[in-house]
Amino acid sequence: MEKFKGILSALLTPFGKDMQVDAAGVKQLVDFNIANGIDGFYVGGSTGEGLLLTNDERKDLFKYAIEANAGRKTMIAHVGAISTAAAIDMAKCAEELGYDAISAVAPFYYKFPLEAIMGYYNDIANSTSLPMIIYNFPASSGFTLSKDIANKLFSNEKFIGIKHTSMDMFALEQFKTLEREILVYNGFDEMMLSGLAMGADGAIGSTYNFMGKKFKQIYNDFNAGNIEKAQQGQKEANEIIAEIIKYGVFQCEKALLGEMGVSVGECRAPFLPLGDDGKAAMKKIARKIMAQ
Ligand code: MN9
Repeated sequence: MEKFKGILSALLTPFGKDMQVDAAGVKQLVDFNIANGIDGFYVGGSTGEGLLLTNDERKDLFKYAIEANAGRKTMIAHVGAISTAAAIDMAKCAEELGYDAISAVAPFYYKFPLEAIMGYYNDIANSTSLPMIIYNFPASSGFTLSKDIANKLFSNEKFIGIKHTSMDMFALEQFKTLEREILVYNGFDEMMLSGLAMGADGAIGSTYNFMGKKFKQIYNDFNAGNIEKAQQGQKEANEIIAEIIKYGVFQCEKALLGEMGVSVGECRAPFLPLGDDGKAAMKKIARKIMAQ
């Protein structure tokens, strides 16, 4: 379990000028993250625009990311899809490529009943030898994982953790009291410190792509008991996160990395391109981060 703890980047997916997945960009971004102290990568999730890629592109991305990582850090492949069969196909690919774990958001759009969602998770988890991390993202998937449902799912030993992308810190704490001990990741970066305070083992998030150093410091400060310092770090990070939420999170993150010398391109439609005011704001923020 130790190798899964820490700060993991929800890896952005770099696109070239042709809007295709850019292998060289992936390598540059992975190296940049590792240089900033990141402990691992969550590939092809919400941040990685995984649901805007074809299934073949998702598998290509898994390959580029694990090659770029070259055995250095923990690798989790997000294989979630509306279709169980598609998710299993991607899970098998992740296993062949040597990923450490798979993860999946609940199947969405059709408002599937609970039994169907549990079937989806068990079918995917049982399709490979890899451990499974449930991606709990109620606001986007429409499905809220509860302690009772989690206890049922976690009776299958394949399940090892939950990525909790929710502001519900009570739920996060309750996941740490299941019948079996599991890993819980905080999912909203702007609340990382509260997640840690409620028992999270680590965090997976998008802003770690460009603020890895800062969040690693907050994590270390928290673990060393330097709470005031950790609060100060979170406050500084949140000034930046509030700005990027205003203009569009992923577009801003890509623009920021561009300003910082890591070329990751833009976001795929229907995400809107970043406007001039957003671009100007990101220029300022990038200068501030680089000066730190
Ligand atoms: O992976 C990310 N979740 C989403 C986690 O983007 C839905 C977060 O890192 C957020 O982007 C971030 C800003 O709200 O906390």
